Amino acid sequence: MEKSTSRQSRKKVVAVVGGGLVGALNACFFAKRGFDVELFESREDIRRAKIVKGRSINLALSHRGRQALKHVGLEEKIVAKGIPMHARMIHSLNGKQSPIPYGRKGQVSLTNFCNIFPLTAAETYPNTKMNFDHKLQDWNAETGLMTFARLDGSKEQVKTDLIVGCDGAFSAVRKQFLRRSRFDYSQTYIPHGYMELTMLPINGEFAMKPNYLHIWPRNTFMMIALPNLDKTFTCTLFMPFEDFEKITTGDEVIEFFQKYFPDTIPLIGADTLQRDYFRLPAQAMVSVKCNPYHIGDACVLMGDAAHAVVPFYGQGMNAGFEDCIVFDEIMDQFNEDFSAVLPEYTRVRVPDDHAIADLAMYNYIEMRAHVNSKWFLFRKYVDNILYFFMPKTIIPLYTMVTFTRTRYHEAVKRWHWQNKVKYLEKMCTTHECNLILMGLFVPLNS
Ligand code: EGU
Repeated sequence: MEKSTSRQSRKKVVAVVGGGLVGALNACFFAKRGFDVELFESREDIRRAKIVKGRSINLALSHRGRQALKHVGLEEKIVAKGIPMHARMIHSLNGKQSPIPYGRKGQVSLTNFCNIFPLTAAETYPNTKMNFDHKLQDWNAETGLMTFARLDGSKEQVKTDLIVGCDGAFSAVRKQFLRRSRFDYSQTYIPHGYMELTMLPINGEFAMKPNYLHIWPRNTFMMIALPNLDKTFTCTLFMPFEDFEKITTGDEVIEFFQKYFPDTIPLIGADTLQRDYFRLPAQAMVSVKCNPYHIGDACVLMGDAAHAVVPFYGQGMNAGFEDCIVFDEIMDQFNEDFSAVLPEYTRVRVPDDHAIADLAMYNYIEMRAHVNSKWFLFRKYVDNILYFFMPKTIIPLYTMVTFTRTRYHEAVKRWHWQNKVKYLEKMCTTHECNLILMGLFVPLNS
């Protein structure tokens, strides 16, 4: 079956492959421009699924993501389903909690069920058609013909003017790129896995303060917790796979938590902890980089399909959403001429996506190497002090990344420059001076 390809002077048809967060948002962007949009998702409609398989990985929505949502009128709706996070809360081994403000507002914590909003929004455009239970089996980069497999065993062939691959880290669209010459591709699995544990409300209230990103930095282990609207917290434990595998009994789980995260045992509950720990095996994390993001004027990759990142900068979804804005801006610049837009998109976006992939990996390496709670607190205090006294000169990297739309690669460049300035200052400033600054800042903040 071929769909809507032979009409004369027709509207162009865009196939969005993948109905996740970036796919659904992209469908909105293309529909808003007046294209006929066909969205293909391999799973059934998650909104009608009785059992939602998979996990509830937590997401932090920040400035870049919000700007993209705003573009299609979704920002307020989604932000209302999130919990604002104004600061981190660092949990020390002895149970002490220390807040470190982000300095700016605007970041919210979301659970991934929130992708029903972009999906529902995409559906409200009359020029969008949703095709669930359509698994991309193969496509031909020469002809653009896609073959989808259905659960009932049938096949469907579709041809469109543009294919937008938003089908995640294990993208089926990307497979055709890999067969071509001069396509760079790398993927790296990190030695850590993650596991999600739920912290239920206590007496109907959040078990910990809600408006924080709770962090338990323990060098090679780390746990973070983000609040959900239903007053639960989703805790994510990051740990090398080999350490996950060492823990095989309920008693060992408690022993481990007693040693590294003792304050969380009464909050999660020993029984829940033992049950949740063995419910699902630890999950892998992969980082993917590639270049180019397009094939001719026929196909383009966005989101995790183009650049899966490890979660240690809280930017995966935000970078994917920003892809949609960047593409949209280039569509304006080049009058929706795909043969010009696609190469320009690759040219502009690859350096930025590679920069955020590197930053996330850098932060992973730095945190597992020597980040305990003291070190984390110290580093962020120093960042905040410098920003407080020289807000125009020394902007913390996470501020540029999380609270602005400074291009990722420019944020990195500026960070390298700032580090040089800081080094010079270190030589000019006495140790005593720094201690006084620290003394000033700590009371100011608490
Ligand atoms: C969500 C889920 C604290 C990991 C990086 C900060 C998030 C994360 C940080 C997840 C950290 C780490 C930053 C934000 C955020 C910090 C950030 C949200 C990490 C550098 C499932 N990270 N998240 N940096 O600064 O910029 O607070 O794994 F622990 S939000 Cl790892 Cl800002």
